[in-house]
Amino acid sequence: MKFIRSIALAGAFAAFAVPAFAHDFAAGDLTIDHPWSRATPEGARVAAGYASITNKGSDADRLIAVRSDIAASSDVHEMAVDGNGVMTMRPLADGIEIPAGEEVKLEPGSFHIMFMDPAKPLVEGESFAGTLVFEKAGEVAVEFAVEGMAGPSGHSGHNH
Ligand SMILES: [Cu+2]
Repeated sequence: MKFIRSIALAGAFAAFAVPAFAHDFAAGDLTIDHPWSRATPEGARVAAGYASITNKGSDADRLIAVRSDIAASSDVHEMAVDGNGVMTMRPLADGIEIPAGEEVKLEPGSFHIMFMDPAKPLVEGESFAGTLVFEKAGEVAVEFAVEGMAGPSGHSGHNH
């Protein structure tokens, strides 16, 4: 329950923050809305990336890879609660499907991008460049806005 409340709070904060940070990117039938990341403490081993991806086309596409100069490597992850109520995450080898006519949200507690070994801490208010690689739409350059550290990290217990 605590987790659910945290998510609701994060949602409220995100909605409040949108006017200052709203930005979106398009490629073919895809729209990538508001790519964002969360500020990280000194020495963090990972950073997360989020965005809403809408597919206005009639064919499914797939987010298969992500690249950014801030990180040694990047993966596409899914977070879920396992049978014991523990939050776990796993890399998605096949990426994330973006079904035709649907919106897929990468957000805390769900699908996300994981930037491994970021070269320096991410600072709230700054942004960094990244490239989303889709099976059909190809490579899309985006800018991740770094938001505050407050709210659910979504990555406590992360052990990469
Ligand atoms: Cu992860």
